[in-house]
Amino acid sequence: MLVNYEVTESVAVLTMQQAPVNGLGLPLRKALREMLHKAFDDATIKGVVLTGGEKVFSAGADIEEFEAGLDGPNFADPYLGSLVDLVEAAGKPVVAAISGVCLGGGLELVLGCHYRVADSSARFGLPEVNLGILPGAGGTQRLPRLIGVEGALDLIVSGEMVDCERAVSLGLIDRVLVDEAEGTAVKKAVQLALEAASSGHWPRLRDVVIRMQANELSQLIEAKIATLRKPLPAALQCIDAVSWSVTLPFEEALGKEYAALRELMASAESQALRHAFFAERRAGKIQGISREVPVRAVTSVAVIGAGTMGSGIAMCCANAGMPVMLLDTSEEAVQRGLQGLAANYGAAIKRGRLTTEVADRRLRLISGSTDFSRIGSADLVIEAVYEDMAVKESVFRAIDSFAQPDAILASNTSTLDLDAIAGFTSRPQDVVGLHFFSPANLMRLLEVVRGAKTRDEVLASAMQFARKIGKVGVVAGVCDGFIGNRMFEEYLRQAYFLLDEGATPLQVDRALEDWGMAMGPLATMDLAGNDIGLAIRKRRKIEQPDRPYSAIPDLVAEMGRFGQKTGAGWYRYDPVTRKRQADPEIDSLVLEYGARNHIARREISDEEIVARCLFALANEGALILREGIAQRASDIDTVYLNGYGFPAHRGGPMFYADKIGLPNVLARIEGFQAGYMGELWQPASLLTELGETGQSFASV
Ligand code: HSC
Repeated sequence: MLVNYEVTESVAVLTMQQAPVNGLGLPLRKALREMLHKAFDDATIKGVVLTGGEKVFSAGADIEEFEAGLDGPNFADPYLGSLVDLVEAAGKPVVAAISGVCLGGGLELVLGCHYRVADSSARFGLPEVNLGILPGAGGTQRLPRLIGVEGALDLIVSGEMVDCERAVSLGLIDRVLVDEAEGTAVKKAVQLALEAASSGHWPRLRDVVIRMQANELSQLIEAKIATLRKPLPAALQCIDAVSWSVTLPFEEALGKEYAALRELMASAESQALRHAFFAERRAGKIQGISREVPVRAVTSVAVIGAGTMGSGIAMCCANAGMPVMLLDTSEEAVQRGLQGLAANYGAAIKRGRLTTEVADRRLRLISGSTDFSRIGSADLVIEAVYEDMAVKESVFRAIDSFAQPDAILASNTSTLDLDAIAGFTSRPQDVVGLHFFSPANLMRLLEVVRGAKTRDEVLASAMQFARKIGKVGVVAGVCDGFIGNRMFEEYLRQAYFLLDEGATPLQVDRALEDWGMAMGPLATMDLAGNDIGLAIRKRRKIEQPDRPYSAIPDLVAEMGRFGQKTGAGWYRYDPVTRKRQADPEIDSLVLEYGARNHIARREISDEEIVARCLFALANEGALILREGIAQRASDIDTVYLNGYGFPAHRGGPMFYADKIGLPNVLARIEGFQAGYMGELWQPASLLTELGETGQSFASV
């Protein structure tokens, strides 16, 4: 039964029970309609309480149903909007009793109720904009009538969740339970329904008239638009829709909201954002390992290496409430690491992101030591030392001798062979890669690297640890650069060749940034350090002497222009604002290099820049997929969306290639073969096969 029906003191309590999150798919909507009618038609029932039980109210419309398109079950009768209308028009009071998340269509259902009671576990939000749509079941019209236009704009346009306390201050709920002694939210809601029934009056949000001067409304709208960096259609449509709550009659506005929802639903942005949502959740599932595999609990962590990366990892653990020990070989290094951590927390307090109390609590969880025998108490040991095999060897031999028998031993290596590292221990089955991205405390991505001998339970435990510290874990196999950096190298190589041929650094970065990348490739290298790029290329020259690179980035790095940290790289940086500025010195270096090497320069379009860089990503992604380094194409997308500033509304490099159509991508790559450095463009066999048969990466 999807909706449980129970009567308490002449009040019908309807409990949604559609696991896992009471997604309001067609079956649940039908069940709700049936039970609502049952309650309305029963003369002995005085009021109705609508709840989702004690864990979750509802996460909104069933996003899985969206894929069926505009004729799919989401729009079938009863449409969620008409269910909300049914609740609101009831001849008896309907009270929502809310615990846990109450999102999207779930909150819209609650707005149709006459009263709202919540307990302190409740979280509210209209995250539709994150899926490229707008609240389409009356949310854009009822929310401003409840909490005002400004508050509604904030909530709807940001898509953010607010906790119960904030919801009270916004005026979103009528009664809140902070104390268990008061009973459950349902009990309180039953009382409220009885009170309303006996008063014979219960308010309907549709009846509220918002009085606001036109200029006040336009000021609010302009201010909101000004906060959007690169507004997507959904955000702008949300703003428009909220304004209709002031300017249009309720029913007319609902009709427009519905039409806007359908239009957005079919948009490329929404499809990509929905893909990103499911890709992230799919990434958490490990192929070949059942959900039942026992996982090792990680309750304390030791991090070896107190540099920037190690300190950032220690912060991640402390932020998740885990005690963590930061180790290094010298007391000085340990102290530097601890001071860096404290400074980071201090900066977060200053920016208002953290209270002093919370920061202190987290800092108290972190201790420092030079005594490696102390890692014996940790469930997980993470090595984050210098990227050098000899250094890793000595660290892993030490870890092996001190770590407890059940400990998980992890390396943060980004380029070295994890299997070789595992071979330095007597227990390679307990070794896994945990490749954090810098700054580790902020970046969401964590590549969880499965070595040849990594045991299933160790991999599953590492993925659970990723979730525990709020990261998006993606399983990767062992290869140089794993998923993300291996692909990035191809992307970067194209960016550099484009300079050889005629583009300027600013043109390359702008083309990709205008397309949606958070930062262009050259600006990214200025942030990461051009010295690091140089070191990698030097290593490549030894390992693969025939692998061609443009020499321009070497010239830039050899000038000491390492990027932001030296105030200059591909660009000059303002010492105060850190704003980049194109540098004529670099432009002439690029020109001279072309002339010296007799490379004919030509006009390169932004479209070509984007295509070359992105198809280089997708082509390498295809190799990675075929080699089994990534489990699925959507995992590759998740890596790029969470670790490389790939725009969510483009869905990731593999999704983007699928959308363009693999036959078209293949044809384009074949075209590149005729151009500069054309011999480097070897379409991956998987891409060729899929392209020739008209299939997609998603089908693999
Ligand atoms: C919406 O409501 C539109 C409305 O305006 C209505 C418009 C009218 C009708 C529309 C016609 C088009 N649906 O994240 P987790 C699954 S739009 C289906 O791992 P957590 C999820 O896939 C919706 N499935 O857990 C996963 O499944 P798996 C607006 C959903 O505790 C499982 O639940 N709502 C789902 O970390 C657990 O999820 C949102 O955007 C959904 N709505 O987080 C909410 N929500 O186990 C999106 C979750 O098989 N959801 N699932 O992998 C979230 O933000 C998070 O999932 C939660 C839970 C915070 C709910």
